[in-house]
Formats: sequence, structure tokens, C-alpha cells
Amino acid sequence: PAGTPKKMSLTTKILIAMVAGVIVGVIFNRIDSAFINTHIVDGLFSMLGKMFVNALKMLVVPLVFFSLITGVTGIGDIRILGRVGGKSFALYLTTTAIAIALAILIATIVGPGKGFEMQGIDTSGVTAKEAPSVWDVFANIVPTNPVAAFASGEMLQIIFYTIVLGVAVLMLGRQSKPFVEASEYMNEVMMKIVTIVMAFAPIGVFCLIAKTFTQQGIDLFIPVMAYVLTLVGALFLHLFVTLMVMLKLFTGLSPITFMAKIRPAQIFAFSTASSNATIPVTFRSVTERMGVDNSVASFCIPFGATINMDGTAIMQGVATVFLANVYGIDLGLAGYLTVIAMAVLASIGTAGVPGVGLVMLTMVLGQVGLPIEGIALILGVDRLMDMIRTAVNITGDAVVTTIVAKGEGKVDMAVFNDPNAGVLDE
Ligand code: DAS
Repeated sequence: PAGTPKKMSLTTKILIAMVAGVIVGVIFNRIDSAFINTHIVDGLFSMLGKMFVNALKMLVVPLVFFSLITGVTGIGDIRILGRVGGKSFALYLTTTAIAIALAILIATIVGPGKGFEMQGIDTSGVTAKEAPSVWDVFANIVPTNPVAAFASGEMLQIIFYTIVLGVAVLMLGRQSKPFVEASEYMNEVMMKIVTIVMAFAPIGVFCLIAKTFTQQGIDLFIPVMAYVLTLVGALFLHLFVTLMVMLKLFTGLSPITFMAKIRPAQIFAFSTASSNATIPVTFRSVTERMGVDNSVASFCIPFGATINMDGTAIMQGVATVFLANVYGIDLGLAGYLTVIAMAVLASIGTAGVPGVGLVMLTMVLGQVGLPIEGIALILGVDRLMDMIRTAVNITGDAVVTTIVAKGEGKVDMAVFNDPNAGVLDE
């Protein structure tokens, strides 16, 4: 009946929870009371936030398995699968390379870290991680034990094994009907579980953000403000310009509509700082809100969450220039090309979990001979930077997925243009 208040959408509730979390966090940071920090922030908020992130991660492996099996058997043709895989792999690497090249260019022009005083910064205890060799990264895509791969959430191995399983199911033709129908049903069940978990999103998002802002405060940003501003600038350039120009050029779709429909996934990525944990929301956003067919999204979204990290690569570009300036080391073109290659390769082998960007940064710095301990300078602000770059990472995943789907004629334009399509709380 007219006049009944329109039920507030889940996305609105999540946005309100985000803002409330920042406000409460900054206030608690100012109050800095032992009781609040111990029992509220490290107690209640931490517990609820962790439960929420765990619930999201709980969804990932079964959701990826059933949606990918449904996707592979839905594609029906191995050649199409090869094309979708090849196109998305090429686009993911290209967007990451463009992202970091632009980031280095911007950072070189802005020059953050020049004349930086290393006043009393404790730079001990940061050690470089060994960079995995490219060959090992690709060899390890094949699991020795699929059950172990599923149990430990090794995404590339899970994707590989599920595709092989799907191809075998396809080869069995008609006999596979019951299995395919069961998989489609389980895929629906998984999506319902996503809805159940999403109902707790406002609480989860509030707690995660309130905790982060209570701990971070804002005075940590002063000494490295130049780094933060350059990084956020480069991230926003990639998010609102590079990715949107690519979307428009390759698909003709409206970037405004796209950004409106991907927003819930960006909020989740920001709150959890984990692309992997956000897979269920990114997946639903591109399928039910943008009309991308499951057969493309079920491969490209988990694949992207694992190998595609534009935001992370941008951080590595800006951090490298910042630290080169701080230590007065001139990397030269060869040095920056090494950084670009390393960042792209490092992003392939690492999962989308909180803080992985910083770990990869130690590999990149190690390769170009920059002092690893410089990471201590940016450690304090990295949690917040991680949240922003993870939102950029999943947006890149969604853009490439949409480009590949459009190329295959697998975007339902009626859904894409329907502003009310796929509300997340059903
Ligand atoms: N948090 C990572 C992700 O989930 C990105 C990063 O650490 O840079 O994508």
C-alpha cells in the first residue's frame, strides 16, 4: 500500500554502518580508555568482526566449487572455457601492469618521501619473503591432493581441479544430468547461505571499521601523509578512470550503472580487506545485479580474486618510489621495470587476504635492493590502505569479468539496466 515506508535496502544499512564505525572509531581513539579498548574494541567488536569475516570465508570454497562446476557444465563447450580463461588471464595481467606503471609515474612526479626525516622510526624486524619462482607458481596450480587443496582453501588449485572435474562431467554427456542438476541446486543453496550471512553485514561492517579506526586513529598518517595521499590518488585514478575507460571502451556499458551495482562488493572489500572473503558478494553483484552469466562469473570472479590485484600493485609502485626517495636511492628505468614485473608476478601466486600486499612488497623491495626495513615507515597506515586497495582489487575483477562476459554475449542487458535487479537481501 502507498505510504508504507520503503524497507531500507541492505546496501544503505551497510553504508550507515560504515560511517557509524568511522565515527565511533575516531571517538574511541580520542577517548583511549583502557576499559573500552579491552572489553569493547578488542572484546565485542573484535569478536563480532571476526565471526563475520569467518562466515564470509566459510562460504568461499563450497560456493566457488558449486558455481564453477555449474559454470563449466553450463558453458558446455571446452573451447569457450579456454577462451574465457585465456581472455581473463590476459586482461587481469594487463590491468595490473597498467595500474602499477601509472602508479610509478604519478609517484615519480609527486615525489613523496623526498627530504623525509627518519626520526626515531623503529625499522628492525622486517624480513624479506622469498619470491616464488614463476615456474613454481604455475606448477603449484596442479594440486597433489584435491581434498587438501579444498581444506586449505588453495584457490588456484581448487579452480584447476574443479575445471578438470567439470570437463570430465561434460565428457560423460547425458549420464551427467543428475550430477549437473544437483550442482545447480547446491549453487542455489550456496547463494541462500550468502543471503543469510549478508543479513549480519551491517553489524559485521560496523565492528570491523570501528575497531580499525579505534586502533589506527588518524595521527599515524601525519608523518607519511605524502605517501598516503599519493597512494590514494593513484588508487582513485585507477578506480574511476582507468577501469571505467576500459569498461566503456570494451563493452559500451555505463560506468555509472556499473559503479552503483558493484558498490556493496566494494564496501565488503573495504570492511574485510580481503578479496577472497568478498568473493560471494562480488559474485552476486556481477550475476544478479549486472546480469553477467554464471558460466563466466563462476570462473572469472574467484580467478580474479586470486591472481588480479590492481590496488595492491599500485601500493607496491607508490611504496617503492616513496622508499627510494626516503633512502635517496635512484632506481632508474631498469629498476622500475623490475618492480612492475615483480608486482605482476607476485600478485598471481598470492591469495586475496588481509595484509598480503605488504608481504609481496618485501619481495619487490628485495628484488630491487631497497632496504626492507623501510616498510616499517608505512606499516602503521597499511591496514587502512589495504582496505582501499582491496576495494580496487575486486572492482578490477568485476570489470574484467564483465568485459569477458560481454565479449561472449553473456550479459543480460535487461538485468544490467534494471536499477532494482538483484537486491542483496533476498
Ligand atoms: N588484502 C588484499 C586483498 O584481499 C590486498 C592487499 O593486501 O594488498 O586483495
